Amino acid sequence: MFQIWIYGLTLFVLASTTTSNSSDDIEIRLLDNQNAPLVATLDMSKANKRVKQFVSDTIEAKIKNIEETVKSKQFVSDALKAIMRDQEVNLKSQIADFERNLTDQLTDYIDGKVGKKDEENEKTEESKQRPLDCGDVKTKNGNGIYKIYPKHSDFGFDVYCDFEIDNTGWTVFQRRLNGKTDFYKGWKSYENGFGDLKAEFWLGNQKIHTITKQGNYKLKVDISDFDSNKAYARYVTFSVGDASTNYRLTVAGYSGNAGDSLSYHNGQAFTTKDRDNDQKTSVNCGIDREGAWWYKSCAVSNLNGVYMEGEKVNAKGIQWYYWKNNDYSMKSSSMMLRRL
Ligand SMILES: [Ca+2]
Repeated sequence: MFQIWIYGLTLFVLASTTTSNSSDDIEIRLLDNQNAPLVATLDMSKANKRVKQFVSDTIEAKIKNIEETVKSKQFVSDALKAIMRDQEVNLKSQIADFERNLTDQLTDYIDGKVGKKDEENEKTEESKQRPLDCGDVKTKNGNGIYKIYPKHSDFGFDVYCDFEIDNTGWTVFQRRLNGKTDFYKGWKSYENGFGDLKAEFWLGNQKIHTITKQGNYKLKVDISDFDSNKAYARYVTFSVGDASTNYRLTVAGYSGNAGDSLSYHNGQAFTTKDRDNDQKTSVNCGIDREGAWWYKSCAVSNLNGVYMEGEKVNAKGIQWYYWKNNDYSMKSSSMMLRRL
């Protein structure tokens, strides 16, 4: 009880006023209801120890508190530093990523540019290597349809290439096989070509002209009869003029075993059933022979004539007169050219 009282007193002492004369003594004035002092001086030696202890404890607690605060500040500081460190690491990593991405993108961009350049170079190289005719085509894929780019052709066009003869590419421009394709056609059809390049067809006078215009060409004609006999005729000179000449034929230098059935037509314009350019005044040889050819007056060859089997008397068939010296109609024929 006294302890409680003395603590209360101590608090009073700390809060108010009076100081003692010595370090151990504290003077406290206690008054009665008449304002008369109850105790003049109180020996506080025991109480002082407790007060001191209290103060000491209080200070210690305060210090601890401060230490805790400092510690917690340190903690916060450390935490902030850690966060900043993390942020720094993140930032560095982001910068590294950004640099890497940028480098990659730049590399891709440069590669793309260089690749494009290479592609362009390849294209230029490719255009340099574009076949002017079947003689320029690589034979790795064998006989068949290839695109050629003659000098004066803007976009090039497909042709059938035959590599079986001499292992060199021949550009085929006419073929008869079975009579499935109608060859009795007009000027425009012969000018532009018709049929199936893998079967029966006429490549077209314009294209034949475009090819032969590029240089010196030779011609090979293959024919066969219905008894499995074959023959050929070669000409060292062959060309076809442009539309203004009505696709005039130039042919010379025969060799072969089929007989020369084309030199007769040298210098002649092309004639179709609807365009009479032949020398026979009374008649259109195209109609007379039911074909289209460099008719003169009219023909000793008619490879675009009517598909008929064997020997006929009307000369409308696929004729090559000097092989059999008659109007025999061939089982097959093909005409091809090659640059010298
Ligand atoms: Ca005529």
